[in-house]
Amino acid sequence: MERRAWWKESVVYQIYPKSFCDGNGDGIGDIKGIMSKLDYLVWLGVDVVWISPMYPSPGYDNGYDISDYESIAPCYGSMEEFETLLKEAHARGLKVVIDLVVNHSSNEHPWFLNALEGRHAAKREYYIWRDAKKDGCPPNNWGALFGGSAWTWDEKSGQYYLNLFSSRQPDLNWENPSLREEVYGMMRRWLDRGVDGFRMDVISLIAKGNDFSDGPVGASGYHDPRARIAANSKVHEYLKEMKEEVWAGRDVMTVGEASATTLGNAVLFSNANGSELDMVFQFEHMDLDGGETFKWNDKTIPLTGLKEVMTKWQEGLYGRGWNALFWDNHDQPRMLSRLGDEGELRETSAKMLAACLLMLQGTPFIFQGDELGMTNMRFTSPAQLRDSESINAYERYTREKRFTKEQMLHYISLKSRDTARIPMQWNGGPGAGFTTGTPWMDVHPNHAYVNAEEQAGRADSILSFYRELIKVRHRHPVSVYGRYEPYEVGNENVFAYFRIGKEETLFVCCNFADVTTAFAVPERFRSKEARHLLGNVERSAYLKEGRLAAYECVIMEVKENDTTN
Ligand code: TEU
Ligand code: CA
Repeated sequence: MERRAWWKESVVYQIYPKSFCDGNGDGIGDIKGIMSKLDYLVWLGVDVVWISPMYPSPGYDNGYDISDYESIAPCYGSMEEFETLLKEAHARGLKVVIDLVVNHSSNEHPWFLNALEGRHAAKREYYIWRDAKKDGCPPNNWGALFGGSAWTWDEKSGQYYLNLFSSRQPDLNWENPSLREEVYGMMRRWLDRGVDGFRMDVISLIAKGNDFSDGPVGASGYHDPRARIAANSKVHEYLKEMKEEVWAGRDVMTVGEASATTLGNAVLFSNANGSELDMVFQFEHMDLDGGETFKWNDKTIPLTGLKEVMTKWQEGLYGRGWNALFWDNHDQPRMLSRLGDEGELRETSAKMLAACLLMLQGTPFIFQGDELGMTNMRFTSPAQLRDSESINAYERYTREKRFTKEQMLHYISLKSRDTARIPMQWNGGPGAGFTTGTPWMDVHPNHAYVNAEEQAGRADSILSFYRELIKVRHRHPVSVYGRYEPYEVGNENVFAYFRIGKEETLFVCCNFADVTTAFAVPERFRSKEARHLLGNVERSAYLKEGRLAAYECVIMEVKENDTTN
């Protein structure tokens, strides 16, 4: 039997604080707003809240460019308010996990300002500096994820510094033990404050290794070094050291954002004897609709591809590591818009996607608004965009005439990080109940009918379904610890699987197609002993006729030692 742990049995809810709830009317989400929604989160049934960064930041990357790791940005509130939030959350049985962004800091962090003083500055080696090539060019052809070279020239000291994301986010030098000790001290102080763990931003990239050679160039005109960096084994030494130095002996949850990682490395990151992290986010399923211009296209995720990737990770980590499960987060478009239906069958398809994810093996993460069936935003002007990744791509691809403005806005509406970061839709009123002021991003016009208030009291709403689904997951330990086994692997419309335990087996089947699909009920589940636990279609024809309605999901159970015949 898997080692039991609360973080395995939990359902996590991700809050993107800037867009969750604004408590003081300035149009920006804040701690006051989060406090006002703690009862809602308890009522929803989630166990843990992961809050994206609220530290001081110039905001170039909406808080993932941190200029002070140990305080709260005034726009979100104060450290006192954060400590009250912690207390109030704990009083309600909610745990709080914060974001740890230590692959890089902001270029306005005091460490980097010191490093810019010159080659012999005290904190110079907290960052990664290299001389220019003879012709003055950067040390190699690596590209930054948000555009341009991964190297930025510093005139004063006559060297380049490394930045895998943007020049505003210089990479930290993890080879330097003093830097590592500074990070560990900061982490210990956050745990002493009472936080229940960390989500670790691009933790797979912190060990750059020594191979700074050029690599093959992509459509960006640069080489993307992330896969080679993520393969560098040194990262596991750092994570073992981090565990010993920071959280050994403490009952906390650690989840690694393992960009560009492999299954082999994920097993090490989340190994069952707990020498590194508890679990990892992998991203293979998110890249299935990528292309040679990165994500700027209108490709969709093929269900067969999704099934293959999810099965690979379900089987690959079972008994060896632990999956952090997600469809959505603040970097991804809504899966409901990617693979569900935004029209007539929006509610049915949103419920189906929820059932498919939350019944898999691993810890499920719900991104704010998933429980309401929020969908992607249709951007009609670049003025509506806030994310550097979207803005840089829009400017570059329209300038290079790779895409027209309309095409680029279409792709941004489909695939950008902005499309998921629009304000949470609490009610149908002005500002969607998110703010009484002018929201920092436009609210979705569909908030008039897609909102928490309208759904809370409606038994057949997506919100009500999420509550029921979370209860099913909490009531059936097999949904946490059971072995995953795919069913009808080759079916192009239906994603179905078993979760097999000693006392019971669950059968989860999800029709991803917008048409009725014939689908054989597994032998075991035709008998009278099979119990229907949850579904999203009234008067389902599935059990009697083996037909799944469009976007229909069914969750069934048979008891293993059931003697009733
Ligand atoms: O994301 C890492 C990352 O690779 C994402 O940027 C993702 O691949 C990309 O956005 C997809 O288009 C983390 C944070 O989640 C993200 O918000 C930050 O921008 C990034 O790191 C840098 O801190
Ligand atoms: Ca505010």
